[in-house]
Amino acid sequence: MEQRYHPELVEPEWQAYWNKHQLFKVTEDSSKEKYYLLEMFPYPSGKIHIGHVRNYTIGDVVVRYKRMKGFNVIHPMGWDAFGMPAENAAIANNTHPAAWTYDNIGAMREQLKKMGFSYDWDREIATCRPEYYKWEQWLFLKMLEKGMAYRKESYVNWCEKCQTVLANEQVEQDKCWRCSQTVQQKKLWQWFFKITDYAEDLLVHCDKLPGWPDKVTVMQKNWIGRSVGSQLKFKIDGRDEDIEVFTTRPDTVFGATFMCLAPEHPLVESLSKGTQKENEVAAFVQKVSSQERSAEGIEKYEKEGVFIGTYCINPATGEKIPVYTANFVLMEYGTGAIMSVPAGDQRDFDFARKYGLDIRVVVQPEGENLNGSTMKEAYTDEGVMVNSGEFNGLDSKKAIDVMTDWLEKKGRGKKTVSYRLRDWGISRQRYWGAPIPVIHCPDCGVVPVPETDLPIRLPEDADFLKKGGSPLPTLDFFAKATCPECGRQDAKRDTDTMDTFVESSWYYLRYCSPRYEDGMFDPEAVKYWAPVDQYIGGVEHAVLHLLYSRYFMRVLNTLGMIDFKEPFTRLLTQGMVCKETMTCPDHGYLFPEEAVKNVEDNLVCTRCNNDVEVGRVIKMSKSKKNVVDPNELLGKYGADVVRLFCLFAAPPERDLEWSEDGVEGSNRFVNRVWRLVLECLEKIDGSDEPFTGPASDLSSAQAKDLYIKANQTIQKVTDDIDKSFHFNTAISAVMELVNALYVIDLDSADTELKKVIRFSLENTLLLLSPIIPHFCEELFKRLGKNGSIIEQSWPEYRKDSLKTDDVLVVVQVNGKLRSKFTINADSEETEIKETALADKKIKKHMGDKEPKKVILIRKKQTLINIVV
Ligand code: ANZ
Ligand code: ZN
Repeated sequence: MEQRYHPELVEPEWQAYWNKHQLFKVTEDSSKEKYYLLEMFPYPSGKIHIGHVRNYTIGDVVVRYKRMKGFNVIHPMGWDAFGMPAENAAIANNTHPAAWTYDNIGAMREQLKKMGFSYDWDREIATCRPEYYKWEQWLFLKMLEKGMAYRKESYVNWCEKCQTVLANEQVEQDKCWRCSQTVQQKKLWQWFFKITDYAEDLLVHCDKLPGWPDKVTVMQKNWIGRSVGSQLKFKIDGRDEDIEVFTTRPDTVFGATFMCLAPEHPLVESLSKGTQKENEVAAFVQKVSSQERSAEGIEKYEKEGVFIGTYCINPATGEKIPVYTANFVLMEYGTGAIMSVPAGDQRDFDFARKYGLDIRVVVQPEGENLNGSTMKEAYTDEGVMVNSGEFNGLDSKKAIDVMTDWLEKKGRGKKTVSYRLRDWGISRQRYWGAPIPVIHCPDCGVVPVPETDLPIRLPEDADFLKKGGSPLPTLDFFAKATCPECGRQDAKRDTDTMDTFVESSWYYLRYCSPRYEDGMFDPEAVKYWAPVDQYIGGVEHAVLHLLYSRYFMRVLNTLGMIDFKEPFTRLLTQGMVCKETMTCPDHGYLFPEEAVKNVEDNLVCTRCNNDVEVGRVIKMSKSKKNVVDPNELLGKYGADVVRLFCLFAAPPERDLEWSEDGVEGSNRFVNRVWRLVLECLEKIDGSDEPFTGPASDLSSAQAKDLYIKANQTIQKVTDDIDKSFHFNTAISAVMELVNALYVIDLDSADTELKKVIRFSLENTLLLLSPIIPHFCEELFKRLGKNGSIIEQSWPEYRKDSLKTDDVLVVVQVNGKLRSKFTINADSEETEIKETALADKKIKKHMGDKEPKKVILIRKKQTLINIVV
């Protein structure tokens, strides 16, 4: 008998078998129920990491389970292949991003195959291929035509020294990653998708995604950030023009003692121009332009501003109040202008104190008297209205509606809703992305590329600029274009490429018909497969990728191309893979092999013998030297052991703590099952079919117990996988069954017991097959089975064989004891009564009389009294 499982022999053999018989290939089949399982596709960095392994193992188990359950399962894989790292690698190694990317794809595909993941590789896509991005360009043109895509000037990170645009990840603490020059904000014309048109719909449907984790829908809702408030108009002093503000606290309008505009607000420049304030304002705007201008970004800077030399009129008090521009006001939210109420808002309060501006209390707590010149901080809660004319004494919460109506009647306000969500800026001044299919003509302006010219291919022979910018604008053969409308020869192609989130917003539809040439997808194929039934990926994509995907489905729905709006019916966000760190006081982080146990069993540094400190479990990172390499693990243990460990160590949504001992444990279990099956094969060889009847047909208690245990295991594993994806408890249940099998003395087992052992072994393999597929295939074959375990049905358990505790039923006829029998404790009342009435002795005692009443009493003893 082979004492050990040899993954290096078994695994490649079964992978070849699956491949040869095309077992993972699927086509539409209207006679079967479909199931679409998708894992977030990887960026082809060159190597799969342990997070991928965990993510794809979880998916693969569900796929294999659903397949055995009879579903027509689609399980595709592909590559999110555009993006920055390819460009950086190209610059660093003097290769081409395309070559680098395709090489990486090749290497990673091999790794995934070695893991035994059951992908339909015929559906593989790479988003950097023109056959893919052609359809994205096509959609862009459709969106442009419908007004769903538009252009506006907006800011990018700019390095003056390198003369190039920087991606956010190239900005390190406000400095250029290459030359450390302070990064500036530069205005460029860029393309936007109007996702804000769908803000309300995206928000409302967050509550209609029962298959999504709450934390994700909450994050989406916060990102969309719906805020109900009012838009109020403040007339500019000396002009026939208004400044509009957005406020959620119109009740505080009497306390608005100044106004703040975002530095980017158009009125800042136009109102200060030609005044004494012009230079000071311009200098301030310039200064702010190097600061990060986002809701989170502005928190990093001290709040400051300058008076722009103009006043406006508070619509409630009629007073003149000064207009400032301030760095804490965002152009992108509300109207880009706020009425400042220092008594009610802390930022306004700090600002007022700093610049000596009036603080007027308009809302105060019941029974208290706040004083603007002495208060230490703003009072931001609800309360009683003061200093607010006819509204004094009102509850401030009630005043919101009352005062909005009042201002509306004066023509100075209206109720509105603001969303934090911004339109999606998709222009990237990068090379390795899908070109935006428009041409800029001096006469005609922006001209869409004719559909027949698609795809606009990314030129593959580009020299990379050492400073890191995109070479596209420098390539005349690409950038120079003829205007499709007027034929001018000196038109210019748009040399920006699309955000890579565009590719990942619809790739799952492309998988349905990956080679389709007449459109983004074959409508029939999408009708059959989409939407995705189960999506699995990291929580880091909880907002952008998932929101953009939901948006794209709405766009396609509006365009009449699909009949659903939500792309992912169920979502699982798997936890991270973490590992402890080891640090030496002198040598910093240590690799595992740099720490050893000394004679006193203390962990010490191999170089200096210092005690090593073991850090708490922490995300894997190269710098902390606690990364585990899937390739090494594969070499050492094979795919199945790694898969088993990933599933056994934690439920999928939780973080997984990596431990070498745990992997060893998985290895031991696999080998234990291996030895068990092979030993049983020797000892029970020749015994016939497995036992499958009801447990009550078994005569020995030992056979009965084992049989019931096996049925219970089937039930438990099925429930754990189906209802909650709790593979860890499913595996524990199988381990218990294996333990029960282990203690049986095979040499003294009778035929009945051997049949039950056979039943248990076969089911152990069937239940484990989604988890450790190669291993189970091999043993299943050795049990004398033909074909692949993949083609087997998922095991069913017998409901009548789940419980050992039979109960004794005592039967009386007219109060006299006449018979006894045992029955399963779970039996229904009617079943017990029927059994009693069918009892031979009872029949004899009843003769031909009909029972008047059958009474069942379940106390310490189960008793039936038949009254005739
Ligand atoms: C006056 C006021 C008085 C405010 C008060 C608050 C308290 P949410 O709830 O997030 O929507 N605001 C409006 N637009 C802004 C912008 N572009 N940049 C920075 N702040 C802006 O917040 C709405 C509140 O945030 C608005 O209500 C406004 O300040 C500020 F006692 O107006 B409030
Ligand atoms: Zn033209």
